[in-house]
Amino acid sequence: MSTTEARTLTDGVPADAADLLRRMWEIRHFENEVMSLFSKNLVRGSTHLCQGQEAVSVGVCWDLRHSDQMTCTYRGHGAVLAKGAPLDGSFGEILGREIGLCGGKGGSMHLTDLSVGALGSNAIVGAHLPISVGSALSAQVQGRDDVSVAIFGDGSTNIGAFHESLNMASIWKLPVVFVIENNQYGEYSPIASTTPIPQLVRRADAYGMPGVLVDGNDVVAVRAVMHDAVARARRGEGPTLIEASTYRQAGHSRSDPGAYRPEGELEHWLTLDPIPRLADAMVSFGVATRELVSDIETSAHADVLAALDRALASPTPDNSLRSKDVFA
Ligand SMILES: Cc1ncc(C[n+]2csc(CCOP(=O)(O)OP(=O)(O)O)c2C)c(N)n1
Ligand SMILES: [Mg+2]
Repeated sequence: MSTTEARTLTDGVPADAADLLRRMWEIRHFENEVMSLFSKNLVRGSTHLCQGQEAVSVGVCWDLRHSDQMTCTYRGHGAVLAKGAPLDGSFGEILGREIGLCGGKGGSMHLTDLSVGALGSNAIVGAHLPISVGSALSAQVQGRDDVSVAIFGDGSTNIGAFHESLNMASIWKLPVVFVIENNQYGEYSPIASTTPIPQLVRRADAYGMPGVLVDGNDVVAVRAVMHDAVARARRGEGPTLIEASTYRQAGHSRSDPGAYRPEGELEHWLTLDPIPRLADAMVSFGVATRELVSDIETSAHADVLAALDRALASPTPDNSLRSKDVFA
């Protein structure tokens, strides 16, 4: 198979592999910096990081248009960046600075950038699925061929809103793609202890839509299944449920060291880290040298640090802005 047609990293790598790698490194370094900002007490509230899950964010969002709207969870820094939100505005939001995507008033769990179709991050588990269904309904009613995408955790599949959303989207053939980011845990509980079926994607059957299981640490594979689901939605054939299997390399939130994980589990998943997997494939398929993939990381890191400097130089929002953007 030619590299441009690759559907998994075993087949080959796409022509824009270097850009995919760069974006995944940006997200990884962004999250590492957020972790360090928290430890320096520069961020209020909690935060939920996505190291290890970058291939889901990038593979899902890469080929979307800005007019396609994406919703995600509190673990959504990577998804919002992958959808095109700027690094400095995203840091600024988390730091509560004026430069922030929402003027610094939303924080880590509410990153939103309507200009790129990042319709909102949500702290309530499952709450954004109906929002994506509503966004898809508005595209359908207005005759636009835009799609909506909801990215959510494995834990959300046991929430009522998940079932209501899939049902309504299927009945009305709405242009929406539901993506389960199965990172194996909901907070401190392994998914098997809360869910009686091993493959969450089987729930698609109950709602009469295709269900696709994909290796969520293979950015090429995620992108390929997403491509099919988006094309189906744009053709007016309705929703798809995708389950991307991945792993949360850090704890649930900043206060969680993840001590409940069985011995060897993290180490196993680190061997499947999506970023070196793409870099190794680029080298083994001969589209990049070791030096080039290493330069990509260095330059992504430099951009992340420069964006952080801009965010730190931005002031906190003026008191006069407290009730601006408040509806009632
Ligand atoms: C409706 C609701 N119930 C409980 C919580 C508390 N809570 C926050 S995160 C979380 C775990 C969700 O796990 P999952 O959906 O797998 O997402 P992940 O954190 O693994 O990305 C829970 C139960 C919440 N935020 N909202
Ligand atoms: Mg989870």
